Amino acid sequence: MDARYKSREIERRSLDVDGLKRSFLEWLVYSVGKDARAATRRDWFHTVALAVRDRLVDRWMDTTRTYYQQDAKRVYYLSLEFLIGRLLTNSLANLGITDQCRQALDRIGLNLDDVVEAEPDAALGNGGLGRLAACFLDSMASEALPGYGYGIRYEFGLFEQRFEHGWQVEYPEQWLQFGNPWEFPRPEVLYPVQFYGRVEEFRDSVGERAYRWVDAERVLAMAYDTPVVGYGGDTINTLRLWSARATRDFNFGHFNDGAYMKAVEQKVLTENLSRVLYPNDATEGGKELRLKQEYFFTSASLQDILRRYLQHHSNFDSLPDKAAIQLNDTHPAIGIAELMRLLVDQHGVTWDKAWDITRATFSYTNHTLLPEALEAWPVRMMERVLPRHMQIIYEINAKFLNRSKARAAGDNGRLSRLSLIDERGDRRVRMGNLAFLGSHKVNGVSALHTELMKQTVFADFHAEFPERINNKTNGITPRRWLHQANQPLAALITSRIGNGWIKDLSQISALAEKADDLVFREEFRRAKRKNKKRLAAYIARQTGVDVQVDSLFDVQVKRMHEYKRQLLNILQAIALYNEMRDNPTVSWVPVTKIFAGKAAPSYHMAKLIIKLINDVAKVVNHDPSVHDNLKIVLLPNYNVTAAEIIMPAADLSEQISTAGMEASGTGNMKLALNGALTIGTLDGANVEIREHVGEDNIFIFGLTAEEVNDLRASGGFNPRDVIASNPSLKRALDMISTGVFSPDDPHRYHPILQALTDGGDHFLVTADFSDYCQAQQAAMDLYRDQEEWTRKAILNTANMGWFSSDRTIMEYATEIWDVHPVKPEHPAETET
Ligand code: Z15
Repeated sequence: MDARYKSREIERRSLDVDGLKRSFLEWLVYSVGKDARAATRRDWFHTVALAVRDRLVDRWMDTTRTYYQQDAKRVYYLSLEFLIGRLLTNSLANLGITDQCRQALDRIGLNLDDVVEAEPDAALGNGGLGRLAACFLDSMASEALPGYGYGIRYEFGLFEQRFEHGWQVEYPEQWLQFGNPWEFPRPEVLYPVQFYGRVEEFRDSVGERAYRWVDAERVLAMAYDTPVVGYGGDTINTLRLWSARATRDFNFGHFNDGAYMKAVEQKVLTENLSRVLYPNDATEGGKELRLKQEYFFTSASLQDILRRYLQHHSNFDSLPDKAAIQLNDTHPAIGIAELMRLLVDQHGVTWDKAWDITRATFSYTNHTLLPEALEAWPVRMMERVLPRHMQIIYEINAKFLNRSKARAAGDNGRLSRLSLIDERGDRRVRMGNLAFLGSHKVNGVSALHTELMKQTVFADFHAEFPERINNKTNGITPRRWLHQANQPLAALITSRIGNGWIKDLSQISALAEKADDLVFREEFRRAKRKNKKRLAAYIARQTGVDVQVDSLFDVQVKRMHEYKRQLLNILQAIALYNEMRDNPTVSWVPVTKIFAGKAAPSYHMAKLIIKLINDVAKVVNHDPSVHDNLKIVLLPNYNVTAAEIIMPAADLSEQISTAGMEASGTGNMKLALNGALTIGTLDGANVEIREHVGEDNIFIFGLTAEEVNDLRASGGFNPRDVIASNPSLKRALDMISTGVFSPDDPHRYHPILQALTDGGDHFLVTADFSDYCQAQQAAMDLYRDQEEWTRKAILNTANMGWFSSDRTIMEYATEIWDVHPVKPEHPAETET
C-alpha cells in the first residue's frame, strides 16, 4: 500500500473491501450526516460516490502535476455539450474496484445496483454530438493524453420527456437538485466575460492604431471541475465546466432601498446564462442567449488556456506547440475572433502573428451538412452583443477575400460564397466559414460525410485549401458501451480472449473464429437473452406493455428527426400489422418494435410522429388478432442511462436515415458492438460498418446518397405514383388518414400525409419504403434460423473493434493535434 495512506487516520485511499466499508460508514455519518437506519438510497449513493472520489484525487493531482511539470502539449476539447450520463459505475469500473465496492456494500446489507440507480443522469447534451464529446473524454484519459474538456455547467440538463395522452411533454431536468458529488467547485478560478458596450479607437504607446472594448456588461465565469477517470485509473483528466456568476460589484455594492431589489434581479438575470441547455439537436435557433452562452464558455476557456500557457512562457510564439484547441462544431467558433482579440488587444501581439498562432492552434469538426443546423448569427445581433468581435471578423474577412484565388480569377460568385458574411437578406456571420478559415485542420465524422463536405458546404473552401479537410470517423468507448453496460457479454468475451479488448478493442477480432463454435453461440445467445429480459422488465415498468423476450427486438433509438425517418419504421410496422391480421394462420416471427427519442420542444412534425407511434402502438398492442406477434413500444425519456439498458438487448439496429443526411451516427456503433445486426441505408458510418462487418452480416437497403442527390436534382419524383403502385404503403397511409389510429381526431396526421404527398416527400420515405420492407422481411426470415443469426451477430461484435473512440482519438492526436501520451508520475510510492 502507498506509504502516504498509512499516516492518515481515515483510510481515504484503501482499495480493499474492509477499507471501502469503513470509508462508507465514515462518509455516511460525517459528510452526508445520516444514521445508517435513516439513510435513503440517495444518501448511500452520495456516500459511495464521495468515498470513491477520495480514491481518485491523488492520481488526479498526480496527472495534473505531471502535465504541468513537463509543460506537456495539451488538447482542449471545447464543446457546448457533454452527454456524460451517470459516473458511479464508470468510476468504479475504470478504477477497477467494482467487485470490492459490491462486497463492501454487501457487508452493510446494501446492493450496489440499487445504489447506482440513485444517481441522476447528467444530460448536458442533446444527442450524438454531446455523447461523442463524452466518449472522447474517456478515450483521452484511457490513452494517457493530456486532454481537457471545456463546457458549460448547465443547471438544467436536457429536459425530461414524458408522454401525456401520447404527446411529448417536457419537464425541467433538475440533475443538481440534491448536489453533485463528482464536481469540485473552484470559486477562485474566475474570469470576466463581457457583452455589449462599444469599441473605442486609440493610439498605443508606439503610435499604432489600437482598439478597446468599453462600457461593456460583465459576467464572471466560475469553474467546476469533474475528474475524468481513464481505464486503469492511472490518468485522471479534467472536465472543466463554467457557471455564470454576477460580478462582485453586487456583493460589495451598497444600494439605496430601491436599487437593492433591482440589483438582486439583475444578478439573477446575469446568472441565467448557464441556466439551461438549448434542447435542439442539429437545428439552430438564432437566439441571443445562445450566442451569449457560446461566447461565455469559449472566452472563459481561452482565458484559462492562456493563463496556463503563461505559467511557462513569456510570449505567444509557441502557443501552437503547447495547446491544441478542438472546436466541437461551430458552437465555440467565436473563439477564433476571441483568441485574436486576446492576443492583439490584451497582449499586444501584431495582427499577422496573432493570425498565424490562431490558425495553428485551432481545428474544427463539422457534424452536419443540414442547412438548418449551420450557425449564421445576424450581423446586427453580433454587432450589439460582441462589437469588437464583429470588427475582428470583418478584418479577417477583408484580408482573406483580398488574397483569395477566387478574386484572382474574377469569380464573384465564389467570392461571395467564401465570405464570412452572408449578404443575402439580413446579413449574417457564417460561423462554419469562420471556423474553417481560423483552423489548420477541418474534419468530418465519417468517410462519406467528409467527401460530401468537400462536394457541398465547403466546396469553395476545399478548392482554396485542398489540404485542410480530413476525415475522422467517429467511435464509441468500449468501456461504457460494452464493459460496463453489457456485463453478461463482457464476461463471456473475457472468458475466451482475456480482458485486453477493454483497453484495445481491436483484440475483439479474435472472437470471429468463435462464430462457428456452437457452444460459444449458445452462450452468446444466453447473454443476449439476459439483456433482453432486463429490457423487457424495464419496458413493462416504463410503459406497462408486456413484450415477449424471444421476439425479435427491433430497435430505433435516437433523437426524433424527419431525416432519421422514424416515420419509415412505423409505416413498415403498420404494413406488418396488416399482413399479420390478413394471414393469421402463418407462423410469424414475433417482433417487438422499440423506439425511444426526444423531439426538440418546438419541432412540431417530430412531436406529431411521436404521437403517431404512440397511437399505432395502442391499437396494435391491444389487437388480439395478431396474437402478440407484434408489439410496439416508445420508451419515454431516452437518455444515456436508458441507452445502457437498450443497446445490449437489441437484435436489430435501425439506421435508416435518408442517405447523405446522417453525418455519422454513433448509436449504430453501440448496437453493432453489442451484437445487433444493422438494417440501414448507405449513410454516415453505416458505409464503414458494412465494410468492417461484411456485407453478408448487415441489411442494406434504399437509395444511395448519390441517387438521392440525382433524384432531387432531376425533380423527377412523384410520391403519389409510388404510393399508388404499392398497395401495402397505400393501405398504411389510408389507415392513418381515415383515423384508424386516431378515432378521436381523424385529421390529426394530416400534416404528415401532406408532407409525404404534396410536400414532395423530402426525406424519400415513400421512395425507400418497398426496399425497406424487403430488407425487414430478410431480417425476419433470418431470425427464424437462430444459429445463423447468432453467427452473424457474433461477427458484428467481432468486427467492430475499429469503431472504438480510442482509435478515433489517436487519429486526432497524431494527425491534427500532435499531442502525445504522458504517463502521470506518482511521488514516492512504496510497497508494503
Ligand atoms: C448532433 O448531435 C449532431 C450533429 C450536429 O450538427 C448537431 Cl448540432 C448535433 C450529430 C450528427 O447528427 C450525427 O450523425 C453524428 O454521429 C454526431 O453528431 C457526432 O458526430
